[in-house]
Amino acid sequence: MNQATRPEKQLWQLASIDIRAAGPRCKMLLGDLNGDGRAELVLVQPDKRQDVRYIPHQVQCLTAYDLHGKLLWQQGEPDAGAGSHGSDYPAQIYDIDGDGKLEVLCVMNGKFYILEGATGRLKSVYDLPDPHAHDCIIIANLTGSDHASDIILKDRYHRIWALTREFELLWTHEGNIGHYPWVYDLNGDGYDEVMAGYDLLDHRGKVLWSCHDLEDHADCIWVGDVDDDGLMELVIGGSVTVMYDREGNERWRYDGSIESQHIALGRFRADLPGLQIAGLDRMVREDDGKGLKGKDALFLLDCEGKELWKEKRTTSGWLTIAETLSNWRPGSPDYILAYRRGGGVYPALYDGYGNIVAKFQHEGYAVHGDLLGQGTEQVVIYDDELAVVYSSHNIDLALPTSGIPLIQSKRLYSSTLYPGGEVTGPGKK
Ligand SMILES: [Ca+2]
Ligand SMILES: [Ca+2]
Ligand SMILES: [Ca+2]
Ligand SMILES: [Ca+2]
Repeated sequence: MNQATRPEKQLWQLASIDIRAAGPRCKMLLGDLNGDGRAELVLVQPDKRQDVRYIPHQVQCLTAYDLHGKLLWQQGEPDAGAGSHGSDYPAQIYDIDGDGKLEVLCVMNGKFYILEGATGRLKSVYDLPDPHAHDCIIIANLTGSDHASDIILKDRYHRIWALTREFELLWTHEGNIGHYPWVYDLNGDGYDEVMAGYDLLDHRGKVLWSCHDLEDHADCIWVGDVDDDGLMELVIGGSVTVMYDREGNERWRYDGSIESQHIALGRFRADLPGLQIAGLDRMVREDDGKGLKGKDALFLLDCEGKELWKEKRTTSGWLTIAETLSNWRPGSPDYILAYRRGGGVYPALYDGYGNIVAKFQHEGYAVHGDLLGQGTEQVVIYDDELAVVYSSHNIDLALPTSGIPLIQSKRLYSSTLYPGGEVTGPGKK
């Protein structure tokens, strides 16, 4: 452990951590729980519910490890019969009370718990606003404070509850709310708007506008200044990929996909203006059992929604998740982190031309973040037994930590199986 090895050029394995004590089928969260300047890992195990089409998971067990593989604390009992990744797991790491220390928020046993991140000790517990209000946890700023500290809960597909952190109900909303609503202060008035599936809500829960002519539901939502004009756009991935301006005017739609999934915005191509949109097309959904194998393909769109390329996949596999990974190396463009590919294709980073930049040597789910506060991101690939930490360069974990708490980015406190996101900050120009 912690012995850096170098399986291929520019890919270092910083740590390999035995996570079996967390139980199977966990999702990993990242955060500097003890504020020492280095991230810890929290493994979230879902409850035993097997059919999550209508009622989503709660949390069965939380287990925290440091990067040396030491188990720091555990809440709940791991269960070998835990369910799996059919719905989100309601848990986040966030400094909800703004005291500079991270908490772990989760729904367990029908209650909403706020735990002290460093120790796992209970800080507060609240009743849910509804028995089914535990699909996922969204942190928002609906009350205009300096620090986002409001909480949005939802059921599987229909209802949303907006609450203060003391669990006073602010409002509710019903609609086609999709998977993971994304919150962002689109008009800069100090309050977040809420893109809840196909409806944009203001901070009071009033519908500002809705998407039209879209089928099914929104799988993921991204916010970014795609066309580089200084205003944010919304890009929605569902049956098709559609871009809207802040007022709800449709700017383009990409319908060159059979079933688009898991879009991700980034600056993948330095030669092109604005942002590009990486995505995943399910060409053949699932194996038919008669020899036809499910197959998906990565694609990349330019800022006007035109396809730059689509992967010509020769292996089978149709459940890929694609995310944007920034700062793999100092100054590198954004890369596409693709995992759960199936067909023997291990998780990898792809550049804006579809080339593999780094191929990880372990199969599993992936999370990524600046684990060591050095301005570059590491990738953790994990299965039920091992979490392996990869980096573009060697970092000696035996060196002392900085003691300066890492900032918990919005991406890290908005963890979901249906990754949405936002691109902020200056463009390439
Ligand atoms: Ca730490
Ligand atoms: Ca706190
Ligand atoms: Ca606003
Ligand atoms: Ca724009």
